[in-house]
Amino acid sequence: MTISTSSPTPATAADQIRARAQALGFDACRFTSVEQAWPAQARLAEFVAAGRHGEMGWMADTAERRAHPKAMWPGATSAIVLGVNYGPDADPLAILAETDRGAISVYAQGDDYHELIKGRLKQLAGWIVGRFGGELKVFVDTAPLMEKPLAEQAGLGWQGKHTNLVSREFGSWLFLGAILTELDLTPDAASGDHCGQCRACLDICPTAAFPAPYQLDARRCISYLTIELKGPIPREFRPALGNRIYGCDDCLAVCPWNKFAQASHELRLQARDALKAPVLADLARLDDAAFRALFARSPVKRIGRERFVRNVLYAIGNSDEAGLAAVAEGLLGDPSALVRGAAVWALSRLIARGAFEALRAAHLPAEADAAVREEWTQPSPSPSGRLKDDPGDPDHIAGS
Ligand code: B12
Ligand code: SF4
Ligand code: SF4
Repeated sequence: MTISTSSPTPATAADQIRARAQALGFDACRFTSVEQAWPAQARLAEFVAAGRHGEMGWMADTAERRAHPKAMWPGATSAIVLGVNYGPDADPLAILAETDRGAISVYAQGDDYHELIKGRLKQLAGWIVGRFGGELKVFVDTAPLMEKPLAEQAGLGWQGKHTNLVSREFGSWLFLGAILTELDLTPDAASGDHCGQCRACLDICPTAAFPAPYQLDARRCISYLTIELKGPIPREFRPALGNRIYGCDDCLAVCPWNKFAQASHELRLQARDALKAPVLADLARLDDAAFRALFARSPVKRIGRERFVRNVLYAIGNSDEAGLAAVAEGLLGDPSALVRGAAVWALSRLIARGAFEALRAAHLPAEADAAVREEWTQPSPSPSGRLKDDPGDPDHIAGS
């Protein structure tokens, strides 16, 4: 392919790229230089040194390259930072009251945004190279590039106290993507921090995952616990999960800047009916094939059936719906130890002590997995905060 490149000024190139990005369906497109040092580098180092990335070992492994766009690619001169609005069309927190149903976070109720954005970034990149030349690289989420500080520097918004990028126009609901390029593009101004005295996101967090404003300990975040963590979720966090079975939107949803947000116009990102308020009992019964069929093209597919059913069982354990005990009991013989262990925990929260002990007597002797054995021997208080004792149990204290 012969590439004929014109020599536009940095400003006209930026204007043309922005117009093209909008035509391709991006809701925001702004520019920043990557030549200067930034505070994100030291903050990432502190985050990793404190172990706040938990099991996301890839963050520590790539920390050096992730620390700055120039470390990622020394040839980069400018960044084109792009946003896609995924604003919900209803209150994302309303589902939390429906305890027999699962809450899937807004970002995962439609098609996988990575696919949508990557496709568009490549289209935009091809157009830029054809028009202006220069090498470039495209990023959405998975590469070692810190997208939020880049977006903040380009003025798409600011990193709020919940650490996500908040936009005056789209609130918390902006997916980010970036293109690093050799082109010298006129940078846009940063927007500055508009959190003020507000701390709504910090106060609502069910697991107290913010050690300080603007800092997240991922190990406590429900998004990390339900999506990234592979083993059993630590017992201390399980009650706080409520019915959140994939990700969490609480800190995003309470942000007052959402008052300016609009529902996404992207058909592919809109919530599928089946994922808006799925029935926990149905989800717990999914086998591998049914899981893959239900979550085809969805980000949820990534965690696989075992981790997903683990989450569903914790939600069942939090439901206070005795009728769901039979569903958990049906999974006590599941081939996955992760699922079996979560089923034991759910039962320990839903059934009376005597019934639990009878099940333990039937299942514990044949249980080979140490973690599942531990679940059998450490029953939990019920969601209403007390052990469900059988009437007549000598340990039972009425009204406790
Ligand atoms: C790792 C990761 C996670 C981890 C860790 C999250 C985190 N906050 O770092 C987990 C699994 C928990 C996660 C969860 C979510 N994620 Co995520 N995640 C990422 C990823 C891959 C890297 C983020 C990163 O670099 N973290 C490292 C730490 C050091 O960064 P940080 O917390 O932002 O730290 C900054 C601040 O703490 C600040 N800071 C620190 N100290 C101080 C002190 C002061 C005074 C100040 C002012 C600032 C400050 O500076 C640091 C550097 O900028 C990005 C994609 C990417 N490649 O960038 C997506 C990304 C951040 N995730 C995204 C989303 C949508 C989510 C969820 C909303 C999904 C959900 N609904 O469940 C939640 C939100 C949870 C939350 N409150 O952050 C979007 C966010 C879009 C946006 N508008 O910001 C991104 C950008 C993906 C994308 N391409 O769109 N995620
Ligand atoms: S996503 Fe949920 S758990 Fe994570 S920091 Fe926000 S409110 Fe807390
Ligand atoms: S909820 Fe308040 S403190 Fe949190 S990001 Fe939004 S404006 Fe900032």
